[in-house]
Amino acid sequence: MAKKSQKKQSEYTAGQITVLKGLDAVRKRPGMYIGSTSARGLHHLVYEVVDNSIDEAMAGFCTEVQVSLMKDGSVRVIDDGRGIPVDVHPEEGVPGVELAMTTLHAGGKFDKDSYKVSGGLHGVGVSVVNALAEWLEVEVVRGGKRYHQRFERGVKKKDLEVMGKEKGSGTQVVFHPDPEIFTELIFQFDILNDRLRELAFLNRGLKIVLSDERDGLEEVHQYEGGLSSFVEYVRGKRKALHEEVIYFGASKKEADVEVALQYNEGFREQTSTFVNNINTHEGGAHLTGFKSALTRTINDYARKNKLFKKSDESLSGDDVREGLTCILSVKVMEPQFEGQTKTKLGNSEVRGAVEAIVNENLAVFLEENPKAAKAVIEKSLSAKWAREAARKARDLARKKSALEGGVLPGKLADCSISDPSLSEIYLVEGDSAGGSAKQGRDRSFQAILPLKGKILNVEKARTDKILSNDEIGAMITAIGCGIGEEFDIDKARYHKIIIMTDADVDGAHIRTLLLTFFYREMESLITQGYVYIANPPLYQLKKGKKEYYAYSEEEREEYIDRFSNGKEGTGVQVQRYKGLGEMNPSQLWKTTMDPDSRTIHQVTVENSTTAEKTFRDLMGDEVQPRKDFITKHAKYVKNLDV
Ligand code: 0RA
Repeated sequence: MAKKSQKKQSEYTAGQITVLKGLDAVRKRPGMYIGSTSARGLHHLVYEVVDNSIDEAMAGFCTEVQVSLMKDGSVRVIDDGRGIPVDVHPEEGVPGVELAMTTLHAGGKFDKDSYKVSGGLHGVGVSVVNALAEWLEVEVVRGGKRYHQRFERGVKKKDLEVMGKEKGSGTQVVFHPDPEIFTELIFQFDILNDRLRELAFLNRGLKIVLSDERDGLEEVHQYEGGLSSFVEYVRGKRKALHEEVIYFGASKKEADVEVALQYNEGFREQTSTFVNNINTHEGGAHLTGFKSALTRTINDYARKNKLFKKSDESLSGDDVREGLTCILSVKVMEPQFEGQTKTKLGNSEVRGAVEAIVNENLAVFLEENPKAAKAVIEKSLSAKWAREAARKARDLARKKSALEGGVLPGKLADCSISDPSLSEIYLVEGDSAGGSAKQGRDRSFQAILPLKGKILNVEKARTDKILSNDEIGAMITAIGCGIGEEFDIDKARYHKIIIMTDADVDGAHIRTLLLTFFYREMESLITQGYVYIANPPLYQLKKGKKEYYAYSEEEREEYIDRFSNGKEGTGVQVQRYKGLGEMNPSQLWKTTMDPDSRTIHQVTVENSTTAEKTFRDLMGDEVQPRKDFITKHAKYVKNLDV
């Protein structure tokens, strides 16, 4: 007996050493596990914990997940699943919950027969969160009792303890991100809310609540319509070509497949694909299967029902996807994630499964809904004609620029160096601000392109019209990498493209138009991090001969407080800048363009599904959502994470 317990003791210690080594590796190289230690990595911690609750929901045991952002900077995630097992693991000699918290990739030790997020961006396991938390407390309700355990930087403070009796079951994890690890510690409601909404759409009926205890904000997501609701949400206020969202779901041995789609009167396609709830931005086998089934089924139907004028007519994939909103969600046992950002599904067997399911179900829908079918085919045919017109417009544009010998636009004041990685271009609202910028700039590496008036709204126009717009043409030529199918990022003439507009509603509108254009036509400029937003000051304050600049209302108040020292009458002159044109060239340089003193905000896409919707709302036909966005974001340039 004594011997046995001694043996157990030494095994336990050896186990603890491995645990420490594992979690230590996470603390040494956190980027390897969560991508970064900035805001993105920080939010990733929450997704990691929530993913475990979602896994429990996918297995059919959890109906509600509550996420709370606490006042002390911690996050709490509660679910009503089965609770993490608390019994002592026969081989490891510690309770399951402790194992889950301290062992890398412990997930598979419990449950092999359910879908798990593995590989990809998530799925590194809750132990990674534990390792990167200043402290973490887990509570489990299971088998009539509530249990509790606390860890600090991955190290347990005590053994698992019974707190008392309790009915029901579930898991609660509360953690505080470690300031020694993260450069950003403040959780952003909107970022988490976008992802949680997405998860609720993807898991029909599951209730997900996000509450912000810092300011009392709360959002509840629960969608009985699942993917169909998701499609309606993304479509927004666009007019649908057919009332009902087309939905089908089926299972094959290779994958469970769910698809929802709907056509609208717009010209853009918005398809998002998911594998085990992870957005597969780079597509892969499932998307390939879907696309080929869609093209084939629509062509077959049109031919069979004599909707083509000529017998040899056919629609391309691009034609049949114009105005399409689609969500494709598959669940795969052992997903292989590939590609640059590990968001491309590699499992080739999934292609055939999706293709077969879409072929069969879509054909049935078209047969049963001839009116919708006809609308979709007419729309695709008009897309085809427009594409032909665009090709001609592009050829014409190419010939024209060949005639001109590839000359840069006359309005462009180019920089003198030719190394793109060192060059910047400022896209400036208005000719007068453009003039100041030209005088104020450092001409060696800064180019200026003034843009006159409102730029064409690319959300509402087809490519042929976009290409014939002068302001857009000048921008495309200046940047140098073409657009659409001919886009080539390696030809970019500048690696910093800085949008500089007035700090008013018009400026915000022009900025959004430009961002929409880049997002639609030159997306990798954004994903490569080439696009920035300038941050001009809102106020100039003068005290005697000294000048100060305030970039926000708070900053202006701070300056005034500082100057007044509690006395009345500060002798401070405050000037509000209504536009860039009110600054002279040297002021513009100092406040907004000098790399040593300016701030510029890099544009990133946090959640591409939401970004897509944001642009639709902003730039589509509806005026109200556009107003909402501009007033919300114009003041907080930092939040322009479109
Ligand atoms: C493995 C097995 C079982 C539950 C869980 C994991 C589980 C983990 C987490 C993490 C957060 N919430 C969770 N809920 C459940 C249960 C096995 C069984 O009861 O048979």
